[in-house]
Amino acid sequence: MALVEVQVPDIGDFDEVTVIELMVKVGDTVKAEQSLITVESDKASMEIPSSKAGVVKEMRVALGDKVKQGSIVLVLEAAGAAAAPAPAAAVAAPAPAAPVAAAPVAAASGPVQVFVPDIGDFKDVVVIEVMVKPGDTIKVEQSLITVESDKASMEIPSSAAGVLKELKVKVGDTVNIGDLLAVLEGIAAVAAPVVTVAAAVAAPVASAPATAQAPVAAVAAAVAAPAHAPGGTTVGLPHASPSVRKFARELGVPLDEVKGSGLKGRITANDIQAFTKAVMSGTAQTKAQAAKAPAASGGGGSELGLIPWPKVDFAKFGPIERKEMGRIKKISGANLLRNAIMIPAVTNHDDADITDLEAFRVSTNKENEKSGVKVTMLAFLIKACVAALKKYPEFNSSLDGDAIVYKNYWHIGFAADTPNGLMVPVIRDCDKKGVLQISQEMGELAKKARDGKLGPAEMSGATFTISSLGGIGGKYFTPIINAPEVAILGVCKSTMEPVWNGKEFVPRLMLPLSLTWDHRVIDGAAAARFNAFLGQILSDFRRVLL
Ligand code: CAO
Repeated sequence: MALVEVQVPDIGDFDEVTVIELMVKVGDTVKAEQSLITVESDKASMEIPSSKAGVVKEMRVALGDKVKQGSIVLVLEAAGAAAAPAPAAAVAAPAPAAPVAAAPVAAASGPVQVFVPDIGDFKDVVVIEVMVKPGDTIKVEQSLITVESDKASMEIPSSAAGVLKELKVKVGDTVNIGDLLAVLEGIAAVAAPVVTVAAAVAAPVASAPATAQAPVAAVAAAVAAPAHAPGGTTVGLPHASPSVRKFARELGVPLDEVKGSGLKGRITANDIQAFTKAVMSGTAQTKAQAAKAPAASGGGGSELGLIPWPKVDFAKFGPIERKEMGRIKKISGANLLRNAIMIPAVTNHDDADITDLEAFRVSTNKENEKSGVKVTMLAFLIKACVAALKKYPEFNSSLDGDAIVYKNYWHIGFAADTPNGLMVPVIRDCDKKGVLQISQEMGELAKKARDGKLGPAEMSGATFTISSLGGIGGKYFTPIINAPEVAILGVCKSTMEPVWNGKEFVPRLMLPLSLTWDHRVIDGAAAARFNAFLGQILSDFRRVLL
């Protein structure tokens, strides 16, 4: 195996360029012509390819380094090479600067045609941005469009000054040297800038001999101002290499919404991946998604045919303070909205007599005082619900298209109020656990939720959820189903009430229950039976054993 030094090839009229992206690392196997680094001048960005296939043994450049033609990028152990070729031969030879009088001389007045100048060895490059519009007054060398190949992006400047009458290309068109780009109404006699297009490329191409036609005022690198002048003004496109832009386009990622982590805020392929992951996991939204999600954005709703969310300048009516919502609130908000809108939900309210159960709970806690585990009413409710879910299995199911999936496990979620917003930890296999163990796990999970330490696994897999406001107050409420579950039980504060026992009114501790259910899966009668059964268990907990 031979070691080969891969050098920066002829990069046209650029003296020194900055390394802004390393696309390989030591140990990587690279193919011939695979891009190794991205460099950037104030005129263009370009990727430098490998002249050989092999394994990267040593990187000789770092981010921020200045390189020029001949600088060693890295050392490769060339695949199958008997002997290292001379470094010069190992380097791709891009098209050298090719001074070409591509632009016609601008007339003092009258129509002037602007053509695509010699853009090196590129064919069929895609127009990715049009920077001017008819009616604009154009200066000589002002960028008109941005084109992009798979190796470089470049702006095409105007060869004349004038008022833009007609644009002959649009975004998505492919163009080649000599194509008519625009027609200007010339406003002044301008010496035609003979455009020297430094083939701002790394593509290994055969050197095209310069058809020198006495470059009058050769404008170096007519690839013009880059889409992103590094450290300078951004001319409309995000700061990213052509291959990253292509990657973003393939995934449909809006590049202008991606935050760049590279040098000078440059967007890297990793940034695109991270953005995509965040959007897919629901932790981030594109602007387009936000516009469609009224809950998340406080606006939109057009997809439901609703009138737009009211936009009010609250400051007109008094002092205000605006605070962005936290991540958890945003995620749970979007879920709650979907569930509220998409589920035909009905809520049944009922009361359960928990007089004896509460007395039992209090005495148990007295007996267990030293154990440190406090038995909560919610733990009894979980056990009671498991019994009801077993008797009425449709409440422990999920909809899957036209099928109902019945689950033979009973994992119960409970809503926990945390400083960051509502979270729903899940206690697994509640059918196999006693009230003490459930109480203990609930305490631990609730603490974790409040400390922001709950893992995704601890919040997934619930088959039914209980939302208890009993420790706070209230009478009844209408909880929103936690899809893909089909029912949720809301519990409020128990109060002593006069209850008629057939002979007289007696004081009983009554617990208000609110059961919300998905009418696609559950009927009203079943819901009433579920609540009645739950009430029976809570009034005499021995029934759990039956
Ligand atoms: N009726 C009367 N008192 C009740 C009660 C009820 N239904 N439920 C609990 N209590 C009492 C408890 O006995 C306790 O009293 P003591 O301190 O005197 O023993 C007190 O209220 C506080 O209970 P708790 O709230 O700490 O414990 P819990 O087991 O009832 O609830 C948890 C735990 C995590 C569910 C709760 O802390 C919580 O976060 N609740 C809010 C849930 C929520 O936000 N739901 C709304 C979702 S929809 O937006």
